[in-house]
Amino acid sequence: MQNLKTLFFLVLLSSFITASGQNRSSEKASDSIRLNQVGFYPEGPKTAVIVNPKAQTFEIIRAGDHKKVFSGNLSAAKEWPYSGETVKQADFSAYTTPGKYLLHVPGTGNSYPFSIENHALKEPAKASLKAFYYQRASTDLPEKYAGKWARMAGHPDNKVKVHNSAATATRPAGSLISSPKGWYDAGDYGKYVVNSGITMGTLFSLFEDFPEYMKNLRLNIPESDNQLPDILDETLWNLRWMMSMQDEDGGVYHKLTSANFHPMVMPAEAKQQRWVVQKSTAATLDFAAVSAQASRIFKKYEKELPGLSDSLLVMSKNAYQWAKEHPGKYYNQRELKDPAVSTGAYGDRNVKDEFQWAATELFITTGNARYYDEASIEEDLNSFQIPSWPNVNTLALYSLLRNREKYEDQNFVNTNTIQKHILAMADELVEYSKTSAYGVPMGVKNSDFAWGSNSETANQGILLIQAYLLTQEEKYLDAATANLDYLLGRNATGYSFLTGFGEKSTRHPHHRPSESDNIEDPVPGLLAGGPNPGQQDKAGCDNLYTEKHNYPATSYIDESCSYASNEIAINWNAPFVYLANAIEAIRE
Ligand code: 9MR
Repeated sequence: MQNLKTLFFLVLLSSFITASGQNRSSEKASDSIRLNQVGFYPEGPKTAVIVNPKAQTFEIIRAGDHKKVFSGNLSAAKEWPYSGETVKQADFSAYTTPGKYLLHVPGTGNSYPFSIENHALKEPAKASLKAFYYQRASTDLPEKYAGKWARMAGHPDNKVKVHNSAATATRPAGSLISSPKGWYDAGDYGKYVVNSGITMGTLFSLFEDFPEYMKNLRLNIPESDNQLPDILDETLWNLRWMMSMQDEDGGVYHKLTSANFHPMVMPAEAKQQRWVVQKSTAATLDFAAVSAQASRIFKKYEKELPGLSDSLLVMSKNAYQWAKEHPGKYYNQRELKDPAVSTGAYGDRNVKDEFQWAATELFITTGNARYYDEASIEEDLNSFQIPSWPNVNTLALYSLLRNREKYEDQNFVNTNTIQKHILAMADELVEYSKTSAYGVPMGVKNSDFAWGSNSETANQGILLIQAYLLTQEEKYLDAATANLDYLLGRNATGYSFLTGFGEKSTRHPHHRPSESDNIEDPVPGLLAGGPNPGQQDKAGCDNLYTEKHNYPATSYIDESCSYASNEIAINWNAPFVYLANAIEAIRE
């Protein structure tokens, strides 16, 4: 009996110890405090959003012992129409001491942890670029580089069939071509030229804007020990594939795809026949732009890659010529048969902006004024917008401004007018961020919240970085950082949208490898598409959309069924890569 009593007491005691231990370690952060869950630079802006209009003050406390190190008053309350919330801001920019912290709001709770440190964004910046390695087709990912996400090769793509929509006398329907390598586009296994266009342009631009910083960035990929910067090795993986998508007449196949999406299986198990389909004007022009830009970048690596730069320029010119001869060959998926194709369309029926981008990149690389003339940029500036996959001409403006010294002697380029336009766009974003309840540029237009809205956020950030590079004015860098903060947690869902970063981050992206590899953690460094009020995936998501998802900025579910809000894609990762690395390079 005595023994039983002792046993009972011991069990009680041990469960008490476990419970209190658990309490301390899993102390739940408040979902009402929204902030960048990764890190802030000591000298940079630091803002959190508090979803509690009654709260008055906040404190910064040390993560370990909860000692208060800073306190302040919250801003006035304001409504954010995109989330229906009334929120206040906590500005702790004045606190600059490095360390690990929580933000505490009396009556509301504690935030997720964050750090204040030099190189605050280094790790997410690197991981988001390394994510492209994980997207590689046609190769094993050994543990040495891929860690626990090691996997077998998928899609050798060395026996790809030519679809009847792309048939020619020398490549008849059903004949085979080899088109290996490249990155999987997204959560699916397609390889799409149009979407590779803006993705490659963005990554090359990062390299052109911050060459010294990017040369030193090591990613632990198989090519890390060669003489090329890792970012160029990684882009080369996709560039080699893109080059193989050009037909003998200069036209470029719209995409390489299976007839239908594969089920949620690993790459090595996704074995449907692959096809190249119809050559399109949009794909051909995107290819012309990318290969022209690549040609001038790889010119400096003639020793390591003899002849590559010249070949790229020839290919670019041929593509551009083909597009001029076929100006209205729009991709028309609905007309494809034998087989019919149901994968991502990336159909774009307005290719003026692609013409402008391709012509401009060719002008910069060759110095030939005829291309600039054909781009007709200056008379059309008001139509230029924040870049997205079907809307690429603003990339031409970025390239023109950063490569001024290449054509300065040619006084027909009015760089002042172009710069003015970029700054006007940037000023609009800065102004909105000052009045916005969340303090972010994101939301300047209703249309910001669409499929892949997080890429709009990141692309706004790139525009702001361009404005900063042109003027050195802090307001642009701060607004760019605000959008970065949004992506890492200061948003109406409370999620950090970059897998692997932040205590509450995306865990279940619509991404075939992450869903089928039996590893709990998703592949790291991937950016979720983000809030999308279109909810095109509603039917497959079994009532997971509830009332709380009824606003544009809250329409996000962290479930793999949600291909419309939680897929990942190369054209969404690339602007995150640009934004995070640019801020890191500037603040270094
Ligand atoms: O990013 C694309 C988005 O703008 C379109 O509205 C959507 C529907 O056509 O497609 C998105 O792209 C998807 C592509 O078609 C296939 N791979 C996954 C892409 C991201 O969801």
